Order: sequence, then C-alpha cells, then structure tokens
Amino acid sequence: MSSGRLAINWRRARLLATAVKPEQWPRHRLPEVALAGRSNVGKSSLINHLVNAPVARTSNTPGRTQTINFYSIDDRLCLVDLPGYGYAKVPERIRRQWAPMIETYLTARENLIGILQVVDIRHPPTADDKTMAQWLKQRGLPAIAVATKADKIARGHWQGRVEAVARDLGLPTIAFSAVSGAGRDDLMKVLKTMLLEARLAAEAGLDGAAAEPEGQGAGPSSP
Ligand SMILES: Nc1nc2c(ncn2[C@@H]2O[C@H](COP(=O)(O)OP(=O)(O)OP(=O)(O)O)[C@@H](O)[C@H]2O)c(=O)[nH]1
Ligand SMILES: [Mg+2]
Repeated sequence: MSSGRLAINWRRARLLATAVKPEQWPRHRLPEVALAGRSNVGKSSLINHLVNAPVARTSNTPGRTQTINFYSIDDRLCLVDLPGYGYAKVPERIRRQWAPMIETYLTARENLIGILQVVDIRHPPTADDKTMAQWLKQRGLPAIAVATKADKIARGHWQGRVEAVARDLGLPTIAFSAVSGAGRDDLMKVLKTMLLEARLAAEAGLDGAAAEPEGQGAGPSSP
C-alpha cells in the first residue's frame, strides 16, 4: 500500500462523489479533511486554488455548494467541500436541509481526520462560526481556521486579524488568499501534518481514523 512518496501531487485532483445523504458518501479508505464555513467565504475557491484547477464550482451568490463534494487529491487525501452555513440570504428552507447534512457528515464520517474552518479575514467570526468551532473542539477533531480573502486587506493587517480569529475561535489560524496564493504553503503543511498525525494515531490504535499510506508531514503551523 505504501508508495514511499513524500510529496503530494496536488494537481492530481478529481471529483469522487457528490452526496446529499450518507449512502452517497464514497466507500474508500482515504483520509478526509472537510472545509466548513459560512456561505460565500471561499471554501470551494480554496480547493480550486490548491489543485490549480476549477474542480469545484464557485460563485458570488451565497449557497453555491449545495451538496457534499468529495475531491480526491493524488489518491492520498480527500478534501470535502461542505455547503456553507449561516448566511442570511440563503433561504431558511435550504438552510434547514443543509444543517443535518453537514452535522451527519461531521458526526458520523469515520474517514474524517481534520477540519479547515474557513472565515473571511475581513470580518470577526460570527456566532455561527464560534458555535462550529466549539462543536469541533467537543468532537475532538484536529481543526485549524483559515482566514481567507487576505488579498482584500493590506498585508500589515494580516497578523492582527489572524490573532483575533485565533482568539475568537480558539483555533490555530493561518492567513490565505485564493487570489494571490498567500498562505498556500502553510496550508499544504497543515494538511500534511493532519495526514501524518492521523496515520500515527491509526498505527497506535488510538482510533478508527483512516490511515494515510505514508507521509512525512511538515511540522505544525503556528498561528
Ligand atoms: N478576493 C478574493 N475573492 C475570493 C477569495 N476566495 C473566494 N473568493 C470569491 O468569493 C466568492 C465565493 O467563493 P466560493 O469559493 O464560491 O465560496 P464558498 O465558501 O464555497 O461558498 P458556498 O458554496 O456558497 O458555501 C467568489 O466570488 C470567489 O471568487 C479570495 O481569496 N480572494
Ligand atoms: Mg462552495
């Protein structure tokens, strides 16, 4: 099973499945990292930037991603694009459909090894963001916050905003931009570290987390 490769070919990406119910989740052993965040914050754009291709649909209209979409990266990692939460312009009827979809995935998915909680670097985390971060902590999954759209503010303000997000959500936080590519290397390190930690945990028999075949992730990112 182990290929011995250390590097991940991020460009080798493909859509594996689109799901609205658990029966549609892919049956595989790939470790999954899910992107959670408010609608329109830039979750799908982050995936597209990492893989350097428009695999995920993005839009200026909140509520673009309406299903749970699974993207295989180099057959080693699966990025999971979740519908956004908590955006007032998304009709209540639709939000009511999404909440259980997201919650069921985050609660029940055995392949899940980590979460990227995506927030807009320009705005303080919302009550929904804080609830999500709190819930993730209770669930005990490795999670980090990605403060995206960093290209929209001056670089000199990044550090202060990142520290504020880290404090509000209680998560290690990195700045990112899908437009300029800022933070891309940090993000890749975070994902590799999640893979490595999940693999070590699985080897130690600590939980049922999917084991990554191999990998020498970089050290943990500091906020
Ligand atoms: N300037 C800038 N715009 C961005 C960035 N990331 C995303 N956007 C824009 O923000 C809008 C929303 O991006 P999406 O990636 O569709 O957001 P999403 O979180 O997937 O939204 P939902 O699917 O509705 O939950 C689009 O118009 C993107 O072009 C970024 O880093 N910088
Ligand atoms: Mg989306």
